[in-house]
Amino acid sequence: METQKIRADVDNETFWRQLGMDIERHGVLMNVLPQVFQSVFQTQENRPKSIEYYDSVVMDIHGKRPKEVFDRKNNGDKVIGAFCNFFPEELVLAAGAVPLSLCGGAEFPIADAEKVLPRNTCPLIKSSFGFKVSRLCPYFQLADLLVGETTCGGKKKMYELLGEHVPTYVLHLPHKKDDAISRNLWFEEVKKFKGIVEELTGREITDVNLRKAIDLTNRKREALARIYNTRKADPVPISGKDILLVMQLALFDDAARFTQMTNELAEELEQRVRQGIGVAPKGAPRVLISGTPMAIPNWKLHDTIEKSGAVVVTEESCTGTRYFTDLVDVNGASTTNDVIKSLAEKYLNINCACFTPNNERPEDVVRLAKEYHADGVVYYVLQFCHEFNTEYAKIERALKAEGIPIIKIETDYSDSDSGQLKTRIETFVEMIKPSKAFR
Ligand code: BJ8
Repeated sequence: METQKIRADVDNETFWRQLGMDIERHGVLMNVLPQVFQSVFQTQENRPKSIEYYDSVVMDIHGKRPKEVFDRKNNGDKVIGAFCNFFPEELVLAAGAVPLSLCGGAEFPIADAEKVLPRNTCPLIKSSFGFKVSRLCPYFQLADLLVGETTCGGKKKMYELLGEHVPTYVLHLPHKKDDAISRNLWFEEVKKFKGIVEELTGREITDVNLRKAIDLTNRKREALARIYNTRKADPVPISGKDILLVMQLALFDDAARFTQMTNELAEELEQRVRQGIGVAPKGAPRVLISGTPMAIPNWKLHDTIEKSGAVVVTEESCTGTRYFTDLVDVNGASTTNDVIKSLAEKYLNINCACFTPNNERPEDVVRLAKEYHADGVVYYVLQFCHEFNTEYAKIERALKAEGIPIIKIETDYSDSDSGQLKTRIETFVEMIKPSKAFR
């Protein structure tokens, strides 16, 4: 892509054409999005006013923000895209580059991906790969570097193939998180990644800039924790669907603006809690979703649950609490190496099912169910995800010991199981209604 010849001050279609996207097929995708968005989000009653900002970002998701990112590229900043919560976005921000989450939640590009990847691969992997090879995502087209990670087997092997299309670096994440060898390996890997970012951008990541980037990202995570905190109330001031939308944009949007808008949303939600205003009636069945992440526009499970009369009160997920629970603590870090060590430690605390063992996760799900007064847990597994599917046994055992009902839903991005999904969810919601163990 010859960046100097591309202009962002043009209409969307001209912009996409300049990025080398498949305009005809992209048009089909973009025509579907508003209808789906309308049926999932805009049919809800009594949404908070501040959610309008996130609606506007989604409604022009391939227009306004990619153009803004492109302006950054024209000013000499690099763009680094990622797929996973282990991506240390602070290092990218510290180098004045743009960190971006990449598209991977739609069914549309999966057929293209299946020409290369096995059909029995998780839809998140197929969708991400498909978006690149079918030239349907402007963010992929803008990225100077993609960053993967050695998490599940499917992703690792997909990144090798992705690397044939765009420069891709795979972070070496250890399988274990609780021993000194693993911690040291990961610390060295984060340090190495710092060097890779510096080389790509031609900029040194200084101690001062790294601390500023950590502070910015900590504040973003604190704002998210603040909106989550309001969901402990009954009635709940915001739907799970709307929160999912906010989470899905956390790494698409500019970090400072997103933080400001999320704090504004938090203020409105806190006000609603004080006034007893909710989106679902007081006493509505409360559901915790635990499991695999939901990349935009994967809204299927939340939509089904909330149209069944329940309300989603929290997500133990990488598009949920796993993204913001831990902050990077640089208090007491006197050297840049100390700061990088704190950064590495924060990321190694993410309870991803790719780790063995991952005993903190069942404890965390139980803790969240109690804190958010959940009546039941919906365990979400993307089809062919062996990590989260297998870990279900431990989560189920931990919840049953506490008397908290759980159901496992294994699904993909298609609508082929929507009838069956609806029936199973409705039955579960009916069953958890009398269970008020933690109210
Ligand atoms: S830190 S959860 S974002 S790896 S669902 S692709 S594991 S087969 S997404 Fe994840 Fe990072 Fe862990 Fe979070 Fe593989 Fe499973 Fe698919 Fe998955």
